[in-house]
Amino acid sequence: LYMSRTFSIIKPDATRRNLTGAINAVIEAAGLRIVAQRRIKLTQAQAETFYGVHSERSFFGELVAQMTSEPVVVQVLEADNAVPKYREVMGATNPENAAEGTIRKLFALNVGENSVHGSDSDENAALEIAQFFAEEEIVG
Ligand code: DAT
Ligand code: MG
Repeated sequence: LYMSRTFSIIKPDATRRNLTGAINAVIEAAGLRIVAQRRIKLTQAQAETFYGVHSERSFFGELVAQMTSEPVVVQVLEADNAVPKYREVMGATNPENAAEGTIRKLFALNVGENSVHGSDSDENAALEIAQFFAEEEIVG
């Protein structure tokens, strides 16, 4: 099997409610391995860079405010087909549309406070991982 990586963030709405362990349990039960993890407070600049692709969207200001409001947990996850696997485990962006058993169905509050981020392509996963982790911090 070809092991690949994705980038995950446990968002402020989840860390605030003490859900880091509960979310990690869902991640690990799905067969994704947490190979790097750090709890940080995102700066305004980090959040704006990270979500730069959404800078023209109406919700951008709200998104950046939300992502910098409380600590987050940044993670690298490893699995066979890690990117699509984690997207499936996360569930739909809007928790109203998320499938049973997904992280967002279980824990998300609304479309903005949806508990987790996961990369949407292998290319973006590599860019996002490099924004937060040095290669020597990732221990597979
Ligand atoms: P995803 O996080 O599922 O990849 P996305 O990349 O389209 O979703 O959007 C990034 C984040 O922006 C999303 O997790 C929450 C926020 N967001 C997206 N659509 C939104 C909306 N209609 N209203 C408020 N926040 C939204
Ligand atoms: Mg996205």
